[in-house]
Amino acid sequence: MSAPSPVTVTVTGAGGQIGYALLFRIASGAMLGPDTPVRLRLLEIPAGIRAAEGTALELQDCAFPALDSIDITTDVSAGFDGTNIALLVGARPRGPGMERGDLLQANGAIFAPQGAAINAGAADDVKVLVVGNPANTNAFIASAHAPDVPAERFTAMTRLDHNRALAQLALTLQIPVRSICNVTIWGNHSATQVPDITHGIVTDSSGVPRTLPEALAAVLGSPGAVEAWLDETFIPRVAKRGAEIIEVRGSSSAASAAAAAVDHMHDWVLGTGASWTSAARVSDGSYGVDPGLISSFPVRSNNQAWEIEQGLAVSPAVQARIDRSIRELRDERDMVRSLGMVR
Ligand code: NAX
Repeated sequence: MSAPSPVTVTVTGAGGQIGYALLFRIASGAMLGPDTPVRLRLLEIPAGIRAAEGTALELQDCAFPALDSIDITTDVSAGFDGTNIALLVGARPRGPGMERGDLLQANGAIFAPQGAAINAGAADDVKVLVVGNPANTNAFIASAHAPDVPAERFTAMTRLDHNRALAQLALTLQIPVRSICNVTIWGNHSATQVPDITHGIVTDSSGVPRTLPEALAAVLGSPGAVEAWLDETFIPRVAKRGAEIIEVRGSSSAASAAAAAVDHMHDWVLGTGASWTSAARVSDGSYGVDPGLISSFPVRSNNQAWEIEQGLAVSPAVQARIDRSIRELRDERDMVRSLGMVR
């Protein structure tokens, strides 16, 4: 059997803290498998280039068998030339006194040219994951500047929110994360995101499945107690976990964000297996989400394409939360349109 061809992986913001946690996992084979050779392309701005160079020295010192080469550049076109996988991590954080419009505009100035460079030079099978915030709308901007790349190939990361939801459920039920499946994050990667356990399944050690609401009711006492726990504890805890990490750790999530980016790309390329997961991809109108918005959905990857899980019943309470998150995405879309960043 012949060895797999090398895959070119571009990481922007490679000198930052997520970059530092992410690059070693990609190079070790955690994302694409240990037998797939990886050509790393690190794209940074001048202020971050020394940090990226330092990370590259350490990557060399790991002597990872799957790592073919490392290139470092500040040139956007060179950064995406021939890229198969683009992880867009570098973004402009919200500065003091910055309004939402200023933030969207500053990020538009990053993601519009990156989308155009992907359109011009990336490989035909390019897959894009936007991690840098505001991730959904940054992905929307990049996709709008890449008219020749199918819109389904621009995704935004809600896998960290998904993993946080699984972790909170596992802690509450005192079972391993692997026993839980079919949990969903809907909407925007923001405080309006909607963690939804309605269709979740828990499988005990003897292989017997139960619904997540039933399993939670057994631990929390009643279906009413589950509703209260979801509203008052679970949903806010997952949605505000980023702020909790900053408060406790003193800086924002890095290793968990990198692990989620690896999970997202791993499942996109190699398939999701038995359960669905969550990813933000362009809406086709499913579940009442405006076509064209990049929203988180329950998704499975088949043949290297994220497909939205269809036909799930959505309760009025969950639908109301989804509608609120979609209104926020719509506002962001309208704002980037009014600022002239997309048509
Ligand atoms: P850091 O500030 O540590 O690193 C960002 C890096 O990006 C810096 O080295 C900077 O020089 C570089 N950069 C800035 N503009 C660039 C450009 N135009 N081209 C290439 N590189 C550029 O931030 P870090 O903690 O790594 O976070 C990166 C982004 O991830 C932030 O926007 C953050 O908000 C976002 N996150 C998204 C998450 C998600 O679930 N979607 C969770 C984690 C994280 O908060």
